[in-house]
Amino acid sequence: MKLGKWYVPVALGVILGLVAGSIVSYVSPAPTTEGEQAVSGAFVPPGKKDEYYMFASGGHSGQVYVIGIPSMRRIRTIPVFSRDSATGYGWDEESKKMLGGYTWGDLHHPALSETDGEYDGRFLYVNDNANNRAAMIDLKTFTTKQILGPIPNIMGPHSAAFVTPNTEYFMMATRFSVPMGGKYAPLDKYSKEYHGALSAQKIDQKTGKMKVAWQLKLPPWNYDLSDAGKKISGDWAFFTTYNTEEATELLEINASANETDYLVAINWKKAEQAVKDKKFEVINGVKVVDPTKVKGIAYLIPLPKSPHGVDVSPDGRWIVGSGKLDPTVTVYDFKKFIKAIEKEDFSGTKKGLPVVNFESVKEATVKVGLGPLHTQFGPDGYAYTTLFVESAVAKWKLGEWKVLDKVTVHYSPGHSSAAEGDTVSPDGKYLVALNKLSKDRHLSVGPSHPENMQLIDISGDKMKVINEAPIDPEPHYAQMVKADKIKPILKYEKDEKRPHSVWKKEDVRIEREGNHVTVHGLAVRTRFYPDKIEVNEGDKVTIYLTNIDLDQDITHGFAINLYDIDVEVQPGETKKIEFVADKPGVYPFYCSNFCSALHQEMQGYLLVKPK
Ligand code: CUK
Ligand code: CUA
Repeated sequence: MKLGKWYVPVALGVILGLVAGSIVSYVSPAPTTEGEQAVSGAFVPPGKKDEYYMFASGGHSGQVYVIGIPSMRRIRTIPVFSRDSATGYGWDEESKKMLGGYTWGDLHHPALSETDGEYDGRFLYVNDNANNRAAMIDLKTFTTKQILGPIPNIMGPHSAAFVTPNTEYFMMATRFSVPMGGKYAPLDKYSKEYHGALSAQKIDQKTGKMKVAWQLKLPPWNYDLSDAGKKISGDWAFFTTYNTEEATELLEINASANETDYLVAINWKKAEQAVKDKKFEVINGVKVVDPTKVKGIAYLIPLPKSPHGVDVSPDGRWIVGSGKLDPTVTVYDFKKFIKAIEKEDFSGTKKGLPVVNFESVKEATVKVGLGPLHTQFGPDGYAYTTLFVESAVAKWKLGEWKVLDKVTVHYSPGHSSAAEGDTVSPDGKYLVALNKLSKDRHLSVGPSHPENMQLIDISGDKMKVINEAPIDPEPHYAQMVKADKIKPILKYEKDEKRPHSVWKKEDVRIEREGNHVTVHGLAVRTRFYPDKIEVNEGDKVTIYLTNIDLDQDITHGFAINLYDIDVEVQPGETKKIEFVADKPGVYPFYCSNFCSALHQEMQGYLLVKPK
């Protein structure tokens, strides 16, 4: 074959192109097709709304991020454990009291309330790994309504269980073992005097509020992640442990010595029964059951290589544990587990708790890849495991126990979140990888890069990354719920019986009792009533402020210059503000939330007469 003159340069061009192309694709692993897919699969045009809400933990920001899926637009930040001047959270008396003097939290695991194992859109529960607290967000208003704690006897409740299938409990287990009851004991007494604990918070079905109901005393290990059972395993909860070596220093080496740690299976119904049967001791005012003394509550199942995540399949049958130092996940059969405990098929005991025979309950080992952390589920038995070290998500099938597909994510995913993923009937369709490292995916903002969330289309055989967005530190876990399940209110109802609310100008008043000045005021476009508050230096000032604008989205703010006060009053809401007028002088107060064309006119004066 004779080559034409044109052939050589074209061939050279093709070769060069290929080389350059492979260099380009090596440097930047985002081929144009990804962008094209994004347009079709993830674009939500102006005027249209997202299909799902995703509630993502804000980690050590202490907040919850609300994200629309598939657009990945951040819709709102809900302050929970940290103050937030954008919404005045932490300055009014109610939120100040809830925060209890703490200024931050480490929020890892959001859990939506459930009815029969399905998200019901009522409440969202979250944990605080830093200050031993649990919080409840009311999804009618997207505001925090309760912070419970610090809860005694637990320390660093990282292992927040997702709520039980009918929101009976929000459970948290201790990450750090400490001496129970807040006592002192030196570290060389670790094995004897330190303990882990599981704390079960009972949820009031009407208000969604929690109360510490009972706790379990556990061996001095670290408890990591947890998941509630579902359907057939609905009476159970599963927790991973690591550091069963009981190391107190150099954990990165010393806590990785044992071949296996454990999955802890807890029968919470039996624990409830033990409390009813008065088989508990009271420690720090909490009923604490010791499962080494009451049979049938807690079992250990060996789980290889420093486990992190544990996840229960939608039908409740398969319990998937991830050993972060092992390229596999281990799957246990709940039915085999029940048989094993009935037959007392144990390989021994550890710290007084029965250890179930590994081979009797293990169903499969799935070679998913490097650094498996957490698993989510789709419909039809598909499972998706994040691979931190490999920077990928592996798709595999329950029953087949083999990987069917893998997609690269950028980079190093922790959890992922699937549409309705923790329910008994996941939707499939979308999976969001919550990546710990974004590296080259966004415009640089200096040495600390944002986190990166990537949306993966899981509707076909092959997974495809179709969208991504940066996010502040740091989503650990998230839950994704169908948008139509969430029914927020548009305003607080006018309620003339609400204590301290004022709805008419005639009822506005300033009263003095000794050196305590109480103001019953209102905010309405575009004035505060009263707009002059005169007090004496040293007076205690209490202001009740009602926003009587009942139109959609007319929120007012109330900020006082130099007095470090900033509160938000949503339509129809009443807020209580309290401070000591300890600085004499003239201090304007103003509306800090843009509310109308005359927003800049919405102001008044706090006059503090010197002593
Ligand atoms: S943890 Cu962060 S990646 Cu707190 Cu759920 Cu696993
Ligand atoms: Cu009211 Cu701005």
